[in-house]
Amino acid sequence: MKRALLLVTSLILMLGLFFGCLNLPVETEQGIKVDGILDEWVNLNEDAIGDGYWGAGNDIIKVGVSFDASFVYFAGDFKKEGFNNLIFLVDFSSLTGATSTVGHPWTRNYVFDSGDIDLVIETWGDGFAMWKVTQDGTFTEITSEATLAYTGNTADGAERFVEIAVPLSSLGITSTDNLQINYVTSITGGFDGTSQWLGDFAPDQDATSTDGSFTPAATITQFYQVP
Ligand SMILES: [Ca+2]
Ligand SMILES: [Ca+2]
Repeated sequence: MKRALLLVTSLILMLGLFFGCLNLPVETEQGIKVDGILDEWVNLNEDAIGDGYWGAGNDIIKVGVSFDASFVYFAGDFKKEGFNNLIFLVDFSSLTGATSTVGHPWTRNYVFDSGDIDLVIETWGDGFAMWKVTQDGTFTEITSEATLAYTGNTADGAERFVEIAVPLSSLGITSTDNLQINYVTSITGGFDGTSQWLGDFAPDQDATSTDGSFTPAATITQFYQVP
């Protein structure tokens, strides 16, 4: 009897150890920790390395968007120089935004050929700015609603890792039933009055350039979709 009890106890202990040591996969929708470490992301989109117009120092490496019942999350693994930023142009299926960024306070000229732009985020690694965009093209800054964490090196051309959490309530989204998010990213420069300048796209677009200038606008035809 004593021997049987010992056996059962040992078995329970072993099972406990076995399951305790298992690294079960993290469900993205519940498991994102905004700490600037992207290890828990299971749906990052990988872009080609060094495929941009301005060399290896202005390059999108990985980007991702995910959401749960309360937040939409953004991830970026990228390199940039000077005043260039990683920009997210985001289309939520339940919102109706603008078809261009003509109202962007920092002068950007991107146009969607389908869908519309509801949210614009620009990050340089250790900081970011974010705007909600309405149908009439108005940009309203809502940076203070969101949280950013980063790791990596924010020197010119170095690799940085960024996570941003945006409360869905700050966008006026009250339900995630059937929510679909389309988005595109770029290492953006400015619009000089004739051309939009940019260093890299993810996903790649139908329009291409030899030097990163897109005239009269950078027209977006390809999107990442979530889910
Ligand atoms: Ca993380
Ligand atoms: Ca790239």
